[in-house]
Amino acid sequence: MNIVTPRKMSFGINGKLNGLESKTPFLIGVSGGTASGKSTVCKRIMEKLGQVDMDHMQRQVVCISQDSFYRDLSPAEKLKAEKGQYNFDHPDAFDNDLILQTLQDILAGVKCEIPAYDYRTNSLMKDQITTIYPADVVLFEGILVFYFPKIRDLFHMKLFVDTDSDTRLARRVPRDIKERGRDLDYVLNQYMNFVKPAFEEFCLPTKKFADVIIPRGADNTVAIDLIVHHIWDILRLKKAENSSRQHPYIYQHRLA
Ligand code: UZR
Ligand code: MG
Repeated sequence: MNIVTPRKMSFGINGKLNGLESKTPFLIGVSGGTASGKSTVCKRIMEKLGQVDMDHMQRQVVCISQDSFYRDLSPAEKLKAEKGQYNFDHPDAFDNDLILQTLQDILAGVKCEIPAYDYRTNSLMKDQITTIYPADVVLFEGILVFYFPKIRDLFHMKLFVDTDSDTRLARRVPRDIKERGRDLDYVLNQYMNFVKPAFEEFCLPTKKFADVIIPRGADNTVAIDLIVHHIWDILRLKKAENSSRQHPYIYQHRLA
């Protein structure tokens, strides 16, 4: 596992966190090829962070998927998608302005509402909304979350889930058939025509921007534990910083 201290959470000379304001959530980007285990890694991180006792009103750990930002398809594009001829793995398939705006809102502590995505109909489910409150930790996962520099630069921590291509294909085929209502020909054609070339052209080159590369994905419990501990250290510091602002006397007294 490669670990580099992320730029935006460096520590100042007084031990305070630079670049993290009190109500700013800790924003984590999670990327990797299709079926690499991004969602599972996020789930594990959320579970492990959720174990600690904290006031529910104060604490939120949420995960957002880049898939919630797929552009609405025109009727012609919908037709292409039905035939497996639409490239969902290209950076332009997403509403990148909306991604940028939403992440900026999240970082500004503004409440956001994000729809879920339905792979069977290739469209957003406007009735299944996740509300993102000013949170402690927000995870944003997707195949191309590190592609555009403006978006990439917003993350406090960048993770890349690095699972080998055979394993990913072996997972993707049954998942698309069972969960996404496709047949084998469709899945393999789409994989060969779009998914694999786009992974090599757009996703894989963004691995170099990651702070932490997680080999084998969610199976790598050691890497996930290390990441969770690191996040905990940062949150603890953030909390101490906040309480020193609210109760400067008590904090100084305790330190003395
Ligand atoms: P993950 N995708 C679909 O198959 N249909 C859609 O309507 C929208 C997305 C696929 C997309 C990409 N590509 O490879 C994958 N195709 O979802 C990303 N083809 O999701 O990272 O969970 O594999
Ligand atoms: Mg996924």
